[in-house]
Amino acid sequence: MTHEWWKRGVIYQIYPRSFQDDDGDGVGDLGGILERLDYCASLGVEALWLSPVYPSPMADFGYDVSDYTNIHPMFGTLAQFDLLVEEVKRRGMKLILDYVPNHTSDEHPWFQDSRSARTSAQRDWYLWHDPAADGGPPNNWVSNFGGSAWQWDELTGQYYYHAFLEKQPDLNWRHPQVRAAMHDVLRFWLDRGVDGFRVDVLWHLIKDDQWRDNPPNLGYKPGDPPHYSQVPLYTTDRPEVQGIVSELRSVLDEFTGRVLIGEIYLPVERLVAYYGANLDGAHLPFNFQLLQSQWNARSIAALIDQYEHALPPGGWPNWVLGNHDNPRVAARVGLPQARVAAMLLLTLRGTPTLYYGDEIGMVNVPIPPDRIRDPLEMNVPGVGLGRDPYRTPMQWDGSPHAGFSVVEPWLPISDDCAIVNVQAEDADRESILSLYRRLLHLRRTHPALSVGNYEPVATTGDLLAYVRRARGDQFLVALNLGEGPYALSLASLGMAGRTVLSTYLDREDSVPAAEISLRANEGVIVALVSTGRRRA
Ligand code: TEU
Repeated sequence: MTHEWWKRGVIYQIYPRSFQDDDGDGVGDLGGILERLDYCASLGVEALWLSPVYPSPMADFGYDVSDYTNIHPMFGTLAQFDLLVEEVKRRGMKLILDYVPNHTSDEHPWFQDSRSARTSAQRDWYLWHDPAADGGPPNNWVSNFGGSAWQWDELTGQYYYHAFLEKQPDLNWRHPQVRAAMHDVLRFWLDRGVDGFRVDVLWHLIKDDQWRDNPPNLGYKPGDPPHYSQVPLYTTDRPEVQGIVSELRSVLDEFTGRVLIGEIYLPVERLVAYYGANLDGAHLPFNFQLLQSQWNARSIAALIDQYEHALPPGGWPNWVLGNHDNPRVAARVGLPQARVAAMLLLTLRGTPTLYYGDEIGMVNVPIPPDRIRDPLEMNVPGVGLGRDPYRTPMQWDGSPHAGFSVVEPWLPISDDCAIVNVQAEDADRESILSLYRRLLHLRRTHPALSVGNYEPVATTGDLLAYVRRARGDQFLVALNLGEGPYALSLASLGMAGRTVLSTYLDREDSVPAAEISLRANEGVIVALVSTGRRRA
């Protein structure tokens, strides 16, 4: 059986502002990514996903697009982008772009026209509404970035809706011309050889056409993100969004071998709807459960189980351990468990997404007040919502700016960069980078670990275990999420096997064992030689 590349391989997320600065302005760029392609290829990842590189005023660091079919001069040129596509392919990898359909920048020509007059040609491309009877906003909808989601526009005397910043007005996806224009954006990049898209806030695209108030969220606590104050009943995950998703999918299906990935923060039972009623939706609705779960064996075993059961027949799973909106995994679970998390990510059934820097154990970097850049931190200060700490420059070596730039970068570099960097970790056989390399290699050479069957193993306490099988190749993955040792009897599971990889990188058995003593925070991959549990 052959599997599509996006089922087999690992997706590596690059935050272009922070990967490599080639032109010496302290901000990463396409030239920098080109310089570091050999590194990406050496990891053995299948695809690179770039966060937005389009022209943008950068109010939300590129998630406020002012031209969908060009490259921001700060990042480079279209010609350089074409070269990037070519060079990525030459190394046997794929390229995935970020697609931001929910909102544009207020500096996009479409919005400039829309706000110019009530009678303008593109007026209805955005969500305009008269004030409420008291002159205030039309309803109670709040922005994810704080305050009302409605912005008063003096010139034409109406409010417009923005789920994020007021500089990010939401597009009206009910408008056929908006859909057509945005479909053409996809075709523009697909024609240039892009292999797929990660679609920003896919579950947001359609809002209630009766503009009903959202109910309050009674569980809201101070310090939670602002939009948690409401249940987003009328602003997100509306039934009509499914039609929009399948139209996007149809555009991708005009081409061969492309992938549609949806950014969707929803509970699992709602998330899986985005595969589409007939698997005609997103190929991979991002599964963010590992970002949100308590880090213990029982919670994780339960969420894997729940997810595996919720998937529609034929729906392919995926797992995300980090991204540019969430605290670094090494900071969330600690360095020893970050190694266990790496083994988990790369051995679960489904496509893994790996966030740049997690492979070297980068942590959240404290940001001094005068260096804060994230608009979320500026709007809702002091409660720890700011995302700058997990967007800091990649640490390549121990030189003054970590090999990222020749000047002071746009965000500070971590204090740990003399030790936590690619060069130092490549020289250390027991580093987390060495672990990632070994895991990625093992995964590529054994289809059981990528596309194989998944069978949970019943365990208790701090142990999480499962078996992956394909064509007689079979592995037990046993992860100790605890601080104490764990004696694992393979014999009692009807198994025997040889440890081929430990998160400690210091053991490899030559003969099969019936017993494995896991140390604190140790994960192992065991090549099974026989099993009493084999299914027919
Ligand atoms: O994020 C969507 C999203 O849900 C965020 O609001 C997230 O909850 C927030 O960053 C707190 O973690 C996407 C992008 O990934 C994010 O970077 C953008 O700021 C946002 O959309 C608006 O485009």
